[in-house]
Amino acid sequence: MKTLSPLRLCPTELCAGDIEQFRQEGYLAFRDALTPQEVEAARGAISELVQRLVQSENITRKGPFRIAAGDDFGVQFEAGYEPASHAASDGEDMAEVELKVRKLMWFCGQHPHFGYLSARHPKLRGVLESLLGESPIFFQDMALIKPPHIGSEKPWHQDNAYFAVAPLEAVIGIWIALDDATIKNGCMHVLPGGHRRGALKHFHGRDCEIVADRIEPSQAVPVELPAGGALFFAGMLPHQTPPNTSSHRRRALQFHYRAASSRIVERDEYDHIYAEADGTPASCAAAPRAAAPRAAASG
Ligand SMILES: O=C(O)CCC(=O)C(=O)O
Repeated sequence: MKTLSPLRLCPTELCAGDIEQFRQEGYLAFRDALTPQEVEAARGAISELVQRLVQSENITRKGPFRIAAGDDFGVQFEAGYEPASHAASDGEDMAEVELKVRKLMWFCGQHPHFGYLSARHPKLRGVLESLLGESPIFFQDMALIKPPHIGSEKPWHQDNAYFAVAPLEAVIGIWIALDDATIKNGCMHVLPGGHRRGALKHFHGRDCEIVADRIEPSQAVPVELPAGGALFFAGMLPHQTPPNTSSHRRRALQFHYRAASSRIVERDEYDHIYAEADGTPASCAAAPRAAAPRAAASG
């Protein structure tokens, strides 16, 4: 397996060499994008939101997500788990409930710390603006929480398979480690340069995933990050995370942005843009599509 270069301190803007590296490899990883205090505040905010949602008396469902009516954010648990209603008041320990959460979505507007991180954080925003060369539009937020032992795999995919943004290069994701992310607890794995191969065919297997013969996993680079580190990656970069086989959890935030000059397109147009070389649409038919701010669920 290939290895990641030593991590540099996250800057507030990139030099031309960094931008060229991103153009070639499709990603850049840094340490200390967030301070330990910012990491701690994010962990606390996740706990608050999970508690609020689990204790809400008025829950609706959207696909795999439980949504607190009126709040509009969702939580997905690892397969097979369902919290007791009003878990904490029924004696179920909230810390235990949190250890079953797979994902939170649409939550950034629910807590001022996430509003700050996703929109105004000097390092995250600075690097993003350097890469896009213009203002970002924030359009998707997820907290990806791989619980110890049961945290499930996210198979190989390109995030653009879930989106509807043109041009394809206008999408950038930021993945922020809130715990040390290691191979054992399910860190990100990327295929350097894979974004330059264009759209790769996806199908709905365990999840929306790239057809196996399009991927060479031996070329993957595991992006192990200390808590507070961040991975900036192109919307076309193939990536995956393995299951968490460790006794340590792996919490992360993932934000997606598109360049201000990009546009949201209808499905027909997107199928034409996000297509393999022979013109076949490459998105997984079952993938929900993200468009405007507050987008659909990837993964
Ligand atoms: O953090 C993870 O486990 C996977 C994140 C990811 O690639 C996604 O949901 O698009």
